Amino acid sequence: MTDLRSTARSEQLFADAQALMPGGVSSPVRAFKSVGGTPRFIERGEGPYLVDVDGNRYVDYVLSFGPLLLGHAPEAVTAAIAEQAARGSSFGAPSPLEVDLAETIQRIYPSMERLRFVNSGTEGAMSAVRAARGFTGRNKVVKFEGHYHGHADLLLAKAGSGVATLGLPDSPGVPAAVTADTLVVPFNDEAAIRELFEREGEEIAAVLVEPIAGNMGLVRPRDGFLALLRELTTAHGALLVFDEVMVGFRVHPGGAQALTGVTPDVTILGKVIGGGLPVGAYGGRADVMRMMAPDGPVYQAGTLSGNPLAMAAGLALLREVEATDAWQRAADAARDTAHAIQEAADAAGVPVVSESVGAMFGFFLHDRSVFTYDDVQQTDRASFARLHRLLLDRGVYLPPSPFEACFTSSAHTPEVVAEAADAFRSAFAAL
Ligand code: HOZ
Repeated sequence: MTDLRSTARSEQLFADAQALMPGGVSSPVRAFKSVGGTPRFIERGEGPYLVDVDGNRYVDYVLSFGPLLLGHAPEAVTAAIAEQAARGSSFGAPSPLEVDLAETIQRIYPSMERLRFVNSGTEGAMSAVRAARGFTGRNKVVKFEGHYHGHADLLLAKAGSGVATLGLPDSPGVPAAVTADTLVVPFNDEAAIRELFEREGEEIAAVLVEPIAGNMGLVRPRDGFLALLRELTTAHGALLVFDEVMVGFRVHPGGAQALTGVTPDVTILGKVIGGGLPVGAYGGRADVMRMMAPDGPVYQAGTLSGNPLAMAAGLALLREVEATDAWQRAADAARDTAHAIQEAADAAGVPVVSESVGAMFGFFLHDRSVFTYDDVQQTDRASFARLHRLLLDRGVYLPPSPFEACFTSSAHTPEVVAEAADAFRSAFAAL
């Protein structure tokens, strides 16, 4: 187990940061509000580890919320970024890297017949909705409780991730009129979605779903739920949109659609296709994507979209994932970590349900499986907060919220997982 030293420098930086930025952070979950304690200010990442400014080292199960499938600073990705930086960092013009990356993504995600690069998952989601509305000529959009599709106004309704972490009501600053066409139903509730389509099916442009939810912890769809969404959307002329920002290339090398066999009309991808640099994409059926300017009338644009540094990093990462057993090693680490958590909790008599899906895992302090956002609210969040602090003290860095999923990389070797397993045993025993 890691022998942790002081956190004095993180504490000082956090105090300084709070005088400069809301909550002292650039994104709310990082402020550690729901788990308490001081956010660690990170000096560097090394393979499976984060190293903070006080020199403490942590096994990292956040991995920038997903993209770092090869761990921190892998040679292939850093070399690609450095080479591209020497050739220029932004052109505001097309580059061959975009064609290469689009081809690579399409090979892995054949349903993305046409795609467009944007700068984040948030942009991907708002653009996908615009495309769906433009294509169908309808306004209503369905989302699920606890699912998070970024912070675009119309999708901030019963959202997961930071909104759930902070227990916020639907956000002030979002006019009610903007979410008036956003219909929210419980995830995994067949009766509710059937009833909604019976009532309003002909007005629905799209159903947005995290096919395996990753922003309210890790929550699987019930058997047949995604197939039902496919059936209902097809029958009513609505589009099915998979938000694979968290699960893309993670739950399966071909994403959730390859894992589940359900093919959406449109897919949203996020940071993973930038190898950790800021990037996103949306894409799908050619007839839908032909609506987008300049082919069609639906406008969406961005100077940094298709940014060459992000394209180069994403290509390097995806090539490595395609050409090696990196995904499998990351998936083995996720499986073994989920088992280690379950064993440690069982040994300590703490009720836990822990599971992995491909190279992601999640656990809830709860005595039964979790299927809905209401179920997540019933889990023991106070104990999660204590556990989070105990694990930090023992050199393991988990997402600072029970409403986030956990991630592994090919750098999480069996030795690294064994190191974390020691910490889990000790932390659960101390809980
Ligand atoms: N919404 C992000 C993942 N679910 C967290 C963003 C962050 O704080 O970095």
